[in-house]
Amino acid sequence: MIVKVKKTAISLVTGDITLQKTDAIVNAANSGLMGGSGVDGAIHRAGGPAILEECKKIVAEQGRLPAGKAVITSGGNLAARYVIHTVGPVWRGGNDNEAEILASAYLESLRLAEKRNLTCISFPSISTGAYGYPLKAAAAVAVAAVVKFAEEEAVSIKEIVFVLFGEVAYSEYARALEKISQQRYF
Ligand code: AR6
Repeated sequence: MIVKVKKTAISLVTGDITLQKTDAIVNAANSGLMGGSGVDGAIHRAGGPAILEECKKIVAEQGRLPAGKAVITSGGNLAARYVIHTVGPVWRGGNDNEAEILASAYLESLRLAEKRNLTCISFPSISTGAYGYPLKAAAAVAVAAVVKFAEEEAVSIKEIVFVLFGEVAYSEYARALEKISQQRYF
């Protein structure tokens, strides 16, 4: 599924984000930036040790990465040139600023990509695995954040891809994207 918002194409695919050939892929990391399970583990395994070395340097220089923020490293052995590491919120029931922090994780990642003049970027479904954010609610926040960015801030970014791990996630993101396209006139 593809929706065009101004000059940016927002698309949904199913698959493994480590195989994406976009300029950057986004990692759903944790504040320590030392790797982990899920998409984080997959990215470090496929990208090799260079990514972890850069992450260690970043943490040594600026400390742990707060939720909602993002940093960038090279892509190591990946097809993508860069990995943007962001930290989503841990789901605590929905009254702990989870939606704002999740939207910020997407927006801060996109702003970093813009700073490097990148044209295409891939996102996983941040926070919906180990961090327990309900998929439907996360999809609505993720899609709204990306659409808002495309409408208001995108200059170099021409393509934003959500790489969903399975049909269930794909359907939720498709529903969210359809809903927002019907509500707005791009
Ligand atoms: N490609 C695309 N999506 C994937 C892949 C993949 N290769 N592997 C998993 N997913 P999670 P979180 C999906 O747990 O919830 C880590 O340990 C997965 O199905 O990776 O933000 C970090 O170090 C789910 O929909 O990230 C943190 O400690 C989505 O990616 C913590 O988990 C996110 O699941 C972050 O938790």
